[in-house]
Amino acid sequence: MKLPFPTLTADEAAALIQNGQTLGCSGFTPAGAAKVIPKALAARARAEHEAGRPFKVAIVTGASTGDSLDGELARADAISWRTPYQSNKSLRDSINKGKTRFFDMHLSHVQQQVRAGFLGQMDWAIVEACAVSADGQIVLTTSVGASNTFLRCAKKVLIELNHFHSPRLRGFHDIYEPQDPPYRQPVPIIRPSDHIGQPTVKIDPSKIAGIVESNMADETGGFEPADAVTNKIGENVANFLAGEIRAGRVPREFLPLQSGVGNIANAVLGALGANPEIPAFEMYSEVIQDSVVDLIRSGKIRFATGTSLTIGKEKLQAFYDDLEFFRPRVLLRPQEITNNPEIVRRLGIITVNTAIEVDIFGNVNSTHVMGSNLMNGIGGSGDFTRNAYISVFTCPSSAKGGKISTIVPLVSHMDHSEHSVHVVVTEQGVADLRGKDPNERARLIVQHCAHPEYRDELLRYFEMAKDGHSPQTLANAFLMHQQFLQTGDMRGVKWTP
Ligand code: 0RQ
Repeated sequence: MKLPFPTLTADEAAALIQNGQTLGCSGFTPAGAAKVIPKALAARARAEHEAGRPFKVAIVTGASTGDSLDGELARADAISWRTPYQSNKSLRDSINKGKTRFFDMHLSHVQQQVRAGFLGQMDWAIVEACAVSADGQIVLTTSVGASNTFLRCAKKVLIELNHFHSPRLRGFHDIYEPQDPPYRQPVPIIRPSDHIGQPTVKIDPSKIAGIVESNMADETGGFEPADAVTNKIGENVANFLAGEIRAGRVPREFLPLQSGVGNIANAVLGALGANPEIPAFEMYSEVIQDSVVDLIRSGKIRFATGTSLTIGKEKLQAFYDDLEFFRPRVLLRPQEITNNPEIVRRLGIITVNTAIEVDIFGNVNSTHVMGSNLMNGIGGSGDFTRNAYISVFTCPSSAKGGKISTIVPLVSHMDHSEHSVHVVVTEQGVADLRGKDPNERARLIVQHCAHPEYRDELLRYFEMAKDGHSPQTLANAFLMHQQFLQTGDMRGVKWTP
């Protein structure tokens, strides 16, 4: 059936967007991200710059996106302001050089802050869909993210109708948008598999300025093969959680799990899958990645709900081939629901996220290298960690070939405070911080998690600082970082007496 909306080329759609406007683009990871319009917009920005005219836009998304959006636009120097998360090298460089202003925010806050106008007026929603109806019902693709709010709040809408995605995805999305305070009701999710919303996003069709047809896979990157370190971290997490079941601190039927993205998260899920003491479980998470799909097929994961299905091209094709098997087992929700503190606390979620560095008291830096340079952003790690039943942070004990200790006297940037961090796991072991005072925490973290090459130095740091509830020597607190910045190696630091 012919739709009553203009069919545009990507260039025609990009030509509608003006310098200085704010765009709400679909995408939570590269899954479901707008692709062809942002790429055309980058070409337009280059042409404008060559003609001596300014051209930059502000961009809000669900989380990170693919290279056609963040990469192309950053390389075209076309992003003035960006929130809430990114993981693209070109954009990271632009942010760290001060060319793009980046607002690093908790992902569960995005939709409410857009609705409330905290992030300014949204001029355009640019959203990928697998089906659109004449009355303005939109079936999203592999992510929901914040798209339902962008579609509703933006003045005008552009749709990328991507034929790579199966329109049979209808029914995989549970679109629920809460009322804003003071009218908000409890979000009625009691079990991870509860459906509470609608399969489509319904908008006023007169806002749709055009549809751009495309056929393009999500630009999802691959994984590094698991190595000895990531495998050991995975095993340590699985053994710790199996011990919690044995001790009766986690129920026998287990609790829903949230896990971050990346190689460590993949290894953790693999180890949980292989551990016979961990029963088949459910995921209440943000990202459903490759390992989750494998564990659903093997029966170890009974149900997974998230805001994105971030899997490689072949795996997604196989998922579409087996869509009816996955239909009762996978559900995508808006990020304000997957990452919702109320639900995380109610369901008793066990959260597993990755740190850049952890200090000896349990404070975690997830976002900045050596205090200054942004890596990706806080993402959903804070939404889950702060409200977890048990919050776990994982990382290798050292980085850059051993020249950096990820266990440091004091984190050089803080995202998750010691009050929210329950357990730290490296390939060296597990530090269970629950109920421990700073003195005990420091000894546990150094002895169980630090790399052996750094243990004596870290213990000496702590033992030199004897006074107070949480002993620090401020003159030495960043000496390891300072030494790295000067010499490229944290090893062999000499503390100032
Ligand atoms: O550098 O890329 O040059 O090799 O950081 O580190 O060990 O490969 O781990 O890819 O899982 O990323 C925290 C960044 C970890 C990520 C972080 C260097 C290291 C390597 C990557 P190279 P690894 P990962 C759900 C939850 C915040 C958001 C979040 C992240 C690179 O997990 O962004 O949790 N988390 N979201 O060498 C200097 C250190 C370092 C270091 C590691 N101490 N100093 N460099 N590296 N530690 C997802 C969403 O919300 C969407």
